Amino acid sequence: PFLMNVVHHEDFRTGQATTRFIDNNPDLLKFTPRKDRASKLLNYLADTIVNGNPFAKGHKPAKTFPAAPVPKWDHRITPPNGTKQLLTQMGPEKFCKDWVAKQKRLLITDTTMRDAHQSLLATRMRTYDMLGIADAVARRTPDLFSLEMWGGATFDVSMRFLREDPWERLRNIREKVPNILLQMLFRGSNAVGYTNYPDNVVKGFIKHAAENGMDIFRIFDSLNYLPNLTAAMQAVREDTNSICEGTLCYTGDILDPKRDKYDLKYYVRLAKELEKMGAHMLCIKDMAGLVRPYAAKKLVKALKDEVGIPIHFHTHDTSGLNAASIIEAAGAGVDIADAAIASLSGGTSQPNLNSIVAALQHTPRDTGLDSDALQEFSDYWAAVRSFYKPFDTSEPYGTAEVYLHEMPGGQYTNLKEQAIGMGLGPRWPEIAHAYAEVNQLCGDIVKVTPSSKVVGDLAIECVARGVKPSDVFQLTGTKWSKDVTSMFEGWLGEPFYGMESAKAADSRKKWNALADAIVGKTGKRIKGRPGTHAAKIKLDEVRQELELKFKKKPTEDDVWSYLMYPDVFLKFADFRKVYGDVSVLPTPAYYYGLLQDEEINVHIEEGKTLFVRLLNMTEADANGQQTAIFELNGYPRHTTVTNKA
Ligand code: 3PY
Ligand code: ZN
Repeated sequence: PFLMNVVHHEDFRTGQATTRFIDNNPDLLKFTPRKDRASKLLNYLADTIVNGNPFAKGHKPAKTFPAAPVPKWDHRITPPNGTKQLLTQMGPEKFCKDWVAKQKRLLITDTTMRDAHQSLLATRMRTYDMLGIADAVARRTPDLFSLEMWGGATFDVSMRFLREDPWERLRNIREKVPNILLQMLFRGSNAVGYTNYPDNVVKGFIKHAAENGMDIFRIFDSLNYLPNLTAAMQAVREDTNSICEGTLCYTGDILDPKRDKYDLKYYVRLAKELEKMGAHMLCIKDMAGLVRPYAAKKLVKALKDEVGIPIHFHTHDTSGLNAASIIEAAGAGVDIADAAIASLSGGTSQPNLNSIVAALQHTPRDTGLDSDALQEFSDYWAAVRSFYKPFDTSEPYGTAEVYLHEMPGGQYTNLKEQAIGMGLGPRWPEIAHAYAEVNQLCGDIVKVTPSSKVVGDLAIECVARGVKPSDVFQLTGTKWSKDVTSMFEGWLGEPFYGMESAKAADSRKKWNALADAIVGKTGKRIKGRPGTHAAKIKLDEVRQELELKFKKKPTEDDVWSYLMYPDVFLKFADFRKVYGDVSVLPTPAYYYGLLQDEEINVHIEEGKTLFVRLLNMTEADANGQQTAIFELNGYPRHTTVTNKA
């Protein structure tokens, strides 16, 4: 590389090199085997063409994909001011009280960039596809209340499967959308992970996310155990200028007199507690889509009467009729509703944003959003969706089965994938029943990440072992998965039962009996808020640890990614060293490589584009080596990789 650097140097080529040439150009001596970005990306492409992307499930499209049609937007105008500017001017308290609560129209959160693809495409959507539409969103729908585009499962998946940095996603979208509030889903003391984190980690993560552009933190606990929300809520209120959205998770059916454990009183009590704890807004989080239309009306009306903060309604369309729940909620005065752009809506995702906007036109709750723009957005997302075919596995129709299993939309496709991966695909109906049974054995709990994962894991383990969930009591001494055991050890806290009542006592008894069976009567158990048992993590020691591993100072992004997912992050960092930043590749190229003669443009930085075409592939030689012949910006480039088959 040294010689190549020298002979290609401008001074050398033009005959200006003197004896001081190397002294004047010390960089040329840094000939560590650092590959340039183009070579790294070509290596990635060649490897993907030959060996496939390990996460694309062997899917090989026969034809190239047409590019997604980018909605029109005016390059000459900067995005008009929106909710972001209002929040900055007014501060969270005043903004919620004096602006949000006073809007006549129904405000809309677009969930396309987070929950919609988490629920329909196993969270696999890449930043590339979000950035492709971001300029248009900022200019053509500046009246959106917020974009949900981070948190939940996206943090883990982006490093693990997409090999991209979640922090860069946040900053890049922020840069293109400076006017609409950005929103994330935050799992209370489980942050963006599946386990309990110490308070200082929860707080530090929130601060770093706010500093990088996050405006709304939707904070929930998977058992509605309120003490698990305190650290995160405090951090948002004290350390940021962002909005603290206190969240109640909805389960059961308030209209069913027999399901009276989760009745209206239960939710009103939760909502009042959240308001007292300092929530700027309240979220009704209907993660499974169980709020039926008339339940929405009753619930929203009661909550509007009982709490003073704005109410944000989140639901899923698994049953096929939750747009009606949104319309009823709007009629009852809900302030904000979540929906997804048409082509990524419906089923386990959110209800159809475009249709809700149309349904409310010429009514008092008219959203004011531009239907033509929304249609172009939908055309864009429809094309994007086709890139993700291997992950697009949910039924294309609504199902009332959700009222049986009560599985969150974001879990459904993932659990189904897990079942298929274990060879249990055809036994899905059994798994759905087992899921419902496990829930009853737990004493009927709220099921949302991570508690839903535990219920799902236990259900699948029972089906895989050929036992009924109720047989768990006979299987003492069995080793259950770590997540299952840790929930029953108390590491997620305990279910919130509302008031002390015979029902609550019965549920608690069931929960404890199952815990005894899983952990063993003598097993270690913790009581109360898990955060008080988790030792504070010394952040400076983590920084040093990472510096030793990396041989250079880690960034703050690195530190928080590592704290959330140490192994996943280190693997991702290793991948980046070899292949560079693959988030710049178009999605079909990332998942499937290139077909013969396919050409892509790769913008690696402002003003720097690579034009890459696959000219040919050689057959594997005796050592399994295969060479891809590319054309890179007009010049041929050979990249040899090992065929691992
Ligand atoms: C998540 O925690 O990822 C969820 O989407 C819960 O609904
Ligand atoms: Zn959701």
